[in-house]
Amino acid sequence: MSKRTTFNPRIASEMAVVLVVALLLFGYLRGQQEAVVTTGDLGEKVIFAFTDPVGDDHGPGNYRYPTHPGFEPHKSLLDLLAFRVLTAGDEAWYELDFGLITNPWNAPEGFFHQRIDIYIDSRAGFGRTITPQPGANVTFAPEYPWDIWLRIAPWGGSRAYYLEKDGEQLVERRGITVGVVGDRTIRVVVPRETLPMPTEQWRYYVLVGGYDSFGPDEYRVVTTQGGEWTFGGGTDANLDSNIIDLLAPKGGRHSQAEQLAYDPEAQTGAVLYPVGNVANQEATPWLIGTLALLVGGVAAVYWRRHHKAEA
Ligand SMILES: [Ca+2]
Ligand SMILES: [Ca+2]
Repeated sequence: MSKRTTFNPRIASEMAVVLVVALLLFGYLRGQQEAVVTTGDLGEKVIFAFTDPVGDDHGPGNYRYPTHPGFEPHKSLLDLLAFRVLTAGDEAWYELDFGLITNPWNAPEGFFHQRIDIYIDSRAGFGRTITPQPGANVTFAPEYPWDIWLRIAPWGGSRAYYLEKDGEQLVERRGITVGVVGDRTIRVVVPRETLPMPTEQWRYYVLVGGYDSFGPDEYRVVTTQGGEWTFGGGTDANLDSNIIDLLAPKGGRHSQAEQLAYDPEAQTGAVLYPVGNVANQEATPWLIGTLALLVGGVAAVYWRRHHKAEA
């Protein structure tokens, strides 16, 4: 038999099947991560969506709500269930679903309890790894510094900030509005003139704490004992974050419990990791592994067949 490689229809068709399966898998996993769909009457397009576990409104694991009746039912109020980023015409919408939204003191935005920070890494490798003001009591992963800050609070406390090119000036950008849509969703509306429109490359840190007009950066603090107006289950040493729910994967090394962990002996506090276009999140390593196995398998089959044919 000739040493030249001859066209074998059987091997070719097998390779074609394997390639199609690999491409379908790739497409499926990309779709899972980015969830780009079109919904609604205004041509809204979901740029990013991520769900958060139910019932993890307890910080690193043990935080308890304040005991004052204004916080009834002492659960769900700060339980983030989902986060979505949409474009709708010339606006970007940042939506957060909660277990329950109440407004016991009638704040004009329609919610009272939530103090939310959305830190965005929109420009890779550029930005800051600390908060602008003490309050949340966290730091950010050095590989994903943030450069946009959406500060959400009731009573007119919501603001948008953009870190200028020099990396020094954090400039307030006017024009955002915040309100409740449906029963359980807070929507932040950011016009195109205010901030750049979101892309699929962006990464998000979404922090949920309790609102307190007297707290640091209006965060309600967490203490060891807790009380009528403070959360309990933390530490008085101020190493614990004031985050009650964090947008994070359910398990793994970047779970909420892992990220919000603090160590009084080592004097280390919470270091946060974003969601979004992040290489180390679930799908990607699995995808690369699967593709490598498939390509390796095809090569092995081809080599064996080819050498058998030569023998
Ligand atoms: Ca949650
Ligand atoms: Ca969470």
